[in-house]
Amino acid sequence: MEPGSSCIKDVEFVTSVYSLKELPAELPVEIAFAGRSNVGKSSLLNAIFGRRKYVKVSSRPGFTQSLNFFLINRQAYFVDLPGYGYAKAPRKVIQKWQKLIEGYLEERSTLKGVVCIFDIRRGVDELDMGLINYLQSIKVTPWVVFNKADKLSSNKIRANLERARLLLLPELSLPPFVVSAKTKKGVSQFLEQVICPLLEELNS
Ligand SMILES: Nc1nc2c(ncn2[C@@H]2O[C@H](COP(=O)(O)OP(=O)(O)O)[C@@H](O)[C@H]2O)c(=O)[nH]1
Ligand SMILES: [Mg+2]
Repeated sequence: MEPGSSCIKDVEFVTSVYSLKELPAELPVEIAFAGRSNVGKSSLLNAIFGRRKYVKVSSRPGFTQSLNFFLINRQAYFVDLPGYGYAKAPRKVIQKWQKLIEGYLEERSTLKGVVCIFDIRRGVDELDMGLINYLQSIKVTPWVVFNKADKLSSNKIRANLERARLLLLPELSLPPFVVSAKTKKGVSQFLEQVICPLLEELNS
């Protein structure tokens, strides 16, 4: 996918937020991105933005605790949420994240949904299901995107997707997407089906 070929024409980093009182004023559309650390959330955001290095891709997971706000087409926000599931993060740090993220998700009235990014090789585990169930309990739409499809054969992808579907299907409004942030495969389908309709609504 070429830069600018999608409905995302303009991207501007706005701010990193470390506490709820720093949240920027709401815009009519906001979409958040969540995932376990190292799942490729930053890489996928870069693929969506059509840029190589807009969001920092880490070779080693760090304990970033901020919500990062990107202004899209000068009229919507994409929010990069802190990665979850660090085995080594101190309990204090985890509690602080949880307060920040839950406070944000529960208060943000213009939030259209959360893109939940999982690794197709691992499928979904209890922690991931906890995220989906939590979002549904607070009436926020989860969209599931399995990343790193380039790492598996199509047979293996089908098998893992089938297994994940059994867990997820009763819960989801849209079937899961399978993408590779590396090869960009599947990214434009996800944009066309989830992201672009929300952005285009703003101009109609
Ligand atoms: N093979 C492959 N590697 C990926 C893909 N997406 C991300 N990665 C790699 O996975 C690592 C973590 O990526 P990053 O975007 O920083 O993950 P984040 O911690 O979720 O933001 C990096 O080494 C990326 O290059 C993908 O689709 N395929
Ligand atoms: Mg990242």
